[in-house]
Amino acid sequence: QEYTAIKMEVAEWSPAAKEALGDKAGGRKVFLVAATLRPETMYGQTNCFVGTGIKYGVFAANDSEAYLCTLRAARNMAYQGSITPRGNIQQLAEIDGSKIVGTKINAPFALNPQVYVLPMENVLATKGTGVVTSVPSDSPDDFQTLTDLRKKPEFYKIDPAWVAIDPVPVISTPTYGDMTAPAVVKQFKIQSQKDTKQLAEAKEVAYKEGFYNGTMLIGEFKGQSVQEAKTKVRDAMIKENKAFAYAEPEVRTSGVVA
Ligand code: ZZB
Repeated sequence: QEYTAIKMEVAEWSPAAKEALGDKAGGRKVFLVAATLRPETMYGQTNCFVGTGIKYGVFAANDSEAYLCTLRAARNMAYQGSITPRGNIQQLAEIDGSKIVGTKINAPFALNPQVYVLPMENVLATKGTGVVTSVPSDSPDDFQTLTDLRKKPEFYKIDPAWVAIDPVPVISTPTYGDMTAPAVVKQFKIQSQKDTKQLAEAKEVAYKEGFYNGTMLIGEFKGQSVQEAKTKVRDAMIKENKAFAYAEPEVRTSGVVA
């Protein structure tokens, strides 16, 4: 599976993450790195998700940059040459996901350039980087999680100000209009992020509709089909050093064309 790894520079750490990190990054800029199959949706990022029960590391990428992700992802990056020297990982710090919540990051290409890190129940430690960038306009999981967080901020131990950004229209589809995810969540009668079975089906439907029938509403490739724009946005992000290619070695049993 070929993902795009999105580099989201930390603008302001949460107090708990700041304490856990101390001066261990050695002056390096730290980036949360999210793996996505939908680089063309990055205009619509409204926040970023981590798993509160997941352990993350801060890994030296080179002398000036460090990446926050799971150890498993850092190993893959090192083998793929995105962490140097190739094959070698240097963990600078370890931080629990729960401590990263509330950190403010720079979201590349997004209409809202600074977004907050929030908790998501369904983040898998075994997939991608364990960091997920949130696009509630086009990802049913992201839309439902944002809805849950807005309903019960105390329960999720978040500041309501962190969920203030509304979904941004990015892609128009003939069936669902300019906000595919909320429409599909409604169609599947999804009530919470615990409805994982319906969410998996909704994700597949949203993927297919966006990929085969979507048109860009925003950005440099506005008016173009998603199929055309996807690699162009990805290439532009990589060229600007805001992203890099990231592959998962495992044979995957689920997942759809993207
Ligand atoms: C932004 C985005 C925008 C995504 C969208 C999807 C959609 P797949 O097919 O299962 O590989 N993701 C990445 N890592 C994780 C993780 N560790 N745990 C849970 N979710 C994760 O799915 C890859 C997608 O799942 C990634 O692409 C990421 O969310 C999420 F509009 O990034 B995506 C219809 C989906 N739309």
